Amino acid sequence: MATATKKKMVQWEPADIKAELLKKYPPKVARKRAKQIMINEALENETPEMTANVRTIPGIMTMRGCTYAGCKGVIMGPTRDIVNLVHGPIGCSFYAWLTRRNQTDAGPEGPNGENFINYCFSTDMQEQDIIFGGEKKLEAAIQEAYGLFHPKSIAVFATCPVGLIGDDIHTVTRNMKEKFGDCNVYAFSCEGYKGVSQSAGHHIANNQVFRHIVGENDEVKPGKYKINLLGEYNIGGDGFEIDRIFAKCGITCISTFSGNSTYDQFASAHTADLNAVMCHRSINYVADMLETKYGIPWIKVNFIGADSTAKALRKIAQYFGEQELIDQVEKVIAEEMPEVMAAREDVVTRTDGKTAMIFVGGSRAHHYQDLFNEMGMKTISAGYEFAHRDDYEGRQVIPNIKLDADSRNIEELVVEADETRYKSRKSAEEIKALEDEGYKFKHYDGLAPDMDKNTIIIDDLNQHESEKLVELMKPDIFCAGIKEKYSIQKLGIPMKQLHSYDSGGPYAGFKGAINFYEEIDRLVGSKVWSYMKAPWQEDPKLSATYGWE
Ligand code: CFM
Repeated sequence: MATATKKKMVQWEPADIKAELLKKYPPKVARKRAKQIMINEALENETPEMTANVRTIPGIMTMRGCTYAGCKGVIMGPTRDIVNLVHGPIGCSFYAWLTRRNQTDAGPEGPNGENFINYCFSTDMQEQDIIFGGEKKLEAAIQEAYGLFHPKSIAVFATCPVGLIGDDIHTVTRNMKEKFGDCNVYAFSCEGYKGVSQSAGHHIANNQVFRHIVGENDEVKPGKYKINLLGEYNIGGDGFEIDRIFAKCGITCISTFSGNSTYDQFASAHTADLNAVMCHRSINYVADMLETKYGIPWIKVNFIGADSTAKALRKIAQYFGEQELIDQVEKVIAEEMPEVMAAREDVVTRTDGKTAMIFVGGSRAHHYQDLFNEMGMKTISAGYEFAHRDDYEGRQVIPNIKLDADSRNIEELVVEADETRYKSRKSAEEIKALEDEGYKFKHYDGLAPDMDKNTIIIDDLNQHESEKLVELMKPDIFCAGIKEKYSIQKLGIPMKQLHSYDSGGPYAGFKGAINFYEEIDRLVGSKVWSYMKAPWQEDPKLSATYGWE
């Protein structure tokens, strides 16, 4: 690092930045947005309160998606052998078709096995269905899918008009399930408007997967050290790299929710002995329900970052407490790290001291900071599109979160211990011994405590604020999604998509870390964006003006 030329940090006062972001808003809007822009004080054991999981103010260009996207796309999308049938106008299916880069392999059955990911199933609702009801059309579509593919399961997803006209999708699916006898059919009331963001869709999906699939297969799978990996979606092949590492360590992954997964994995999830939770926001409901009903404890892990991967593996090994596993995990880390360190030492001469901003869904804005730290880069501003307060401040705030009408709208499944299948995986003494060693079960510390003092954390960032933020703080790289990509590049700043990874990945695990170091090194070292001018930057007359100015 001796040769590193440290970039001169742009000087800014966080309070001034916040004031600048709010300046253009009418007073009422500014008051509301102020509660979602937090200057991180990093107070000891305490972080400032964040307002999160609230409605976006109409008129603001949010980065968010809808509830249907969170249910159909995020949680159920990556599972290959369930027919995902969308009940609604065709656009909702078309725009959810193969856009998330959740990858899958052929599975043990090879290329002839069931894989419906590349299909786009829709009832293609028309005006007359909206007027006269779409239940008959849905029934016919389920029948057609069954006739063509004989899948083991068909999932139906409601889009906005379905809820508005009141089609009873749950009765239709129940009847079809009974009629077929060998195909599990169920529905999700995940209309786009059901919640304030994708987050509601995660919850709805978690509930139905738990109600209709988990626990369906009691068969004891072979293997030792059985875990479920919750909240990993195999974007850009992340899950393949994590599976490679698990296999090398001798850890058996019973199910992943839901990257590269199958129906049977969900059905067998209750047979695992530990839940490792990666994306807390999207899947914490399943983790809690698996614990209550079947006695499986959960821990938070992160496989984004090589150091974080090593930490997560050690945490899993510590839980099982067997020397054989502990030794094997150490052996794998020792084998994998030299290549990682060589790549890191190379890039860090150029990346050390550079700055990043990360604004993504509900967990990556935190997880990716580990990778940037490994490269000597600081995250100066970050935030989530749809996370809740616990994802910012830590799960200890959950009892203090005020339920509003929008959250009450989402069903809370009441789960009890299974009479025959509940089994404590560890005795109370074993749990206590682990906790005494500093082991935390059922906990997530959140994003804020990991960020430096005086960094700026923003919930539900929008178009105006992202452009202002970049103008004022001039990061070396901005990470977000496709909707932000081009406006950021037009400001002269390199942009990396952290939802789809553009065309890259994997970035998880050891090999993924190397990919990420190399890619970010190239991006922050490139001057090409700074040479580019948008037409309105060359000719200010083309800039828009606003009525309320
Ligand atoms: Fe979890 Fe995700 Fe994310 Fe997410 Fe998403 Fe995603 Fe995301 Mo896009 S489940 S919260 S709803 S880690 S699709 S794989 S990248 S917004 S930060």
